[in-house]
Amino acid sequence: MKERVPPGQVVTNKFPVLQYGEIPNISLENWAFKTSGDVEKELTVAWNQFLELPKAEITADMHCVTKWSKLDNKWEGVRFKTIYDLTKPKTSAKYILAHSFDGYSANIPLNIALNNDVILAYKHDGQLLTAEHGKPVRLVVPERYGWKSAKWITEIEFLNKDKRGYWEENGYHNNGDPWKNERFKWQEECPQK
Ligand SMILES: Nc1nc2c(c(=O)[nH]1)N[C@H]1C(S)=C(S)[C@@H](COP(=O)(O)O)O[C@H]1N2
Ligand SMILES: [Mo]
Repeated sequence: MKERVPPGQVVTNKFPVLQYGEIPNISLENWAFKTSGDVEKELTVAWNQFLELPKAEITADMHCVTKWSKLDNKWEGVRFKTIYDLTKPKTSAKYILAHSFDGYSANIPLNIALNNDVILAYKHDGQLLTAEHGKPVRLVVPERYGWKSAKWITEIEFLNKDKRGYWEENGYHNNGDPWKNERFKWQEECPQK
């Protein structure tokens, strides 16, 4: 049977807050979500329009590479697949790079992003996101370490070549699958460790 948490992780009941910089204060009037890169149709979606997109709800665990895991988070928002269908990526698009308001970024292959559980969430456990957890919208990628779940998301760029995000550039693993213990960049060279 599959273990409940990936190797090396410890369950916490708190909801830790983790980011590399300051928590941004984003005004909903000025916020917009965009798509760019290899797409047929670049989208710009204002906050009130974002709330009108088809809603999705998932329950997922979050595994931070610093070893805490928070189980059974209920996220509500818009499936990445919905954005994908609206923006119509070109066949050349194979990767996405999520960009955040704080300058942060995180990359994942398009086929992972298309999993049913990948969503752009605006609610956590029934409440609109608080500033520290990504208000107004964050990405949630349950099958990867938490750093891929970019908070304060503003843009998704579609790319034909993979481009490393902030942590993937600064020492963490490009793939970041917690079940494979893919924590650090150096493991990409010697995956057995
Ligand atoms: N924009 C942005 N998103 C981010 C981060 C960040 O530094 N900036 N940190 C990531 C990390 S390392 C983790 S584990 C999760 C933590 O989410 P939480 O603070 O809501 O618990 O957010 C991720 N999203
Ligand atoms: Mo993390």
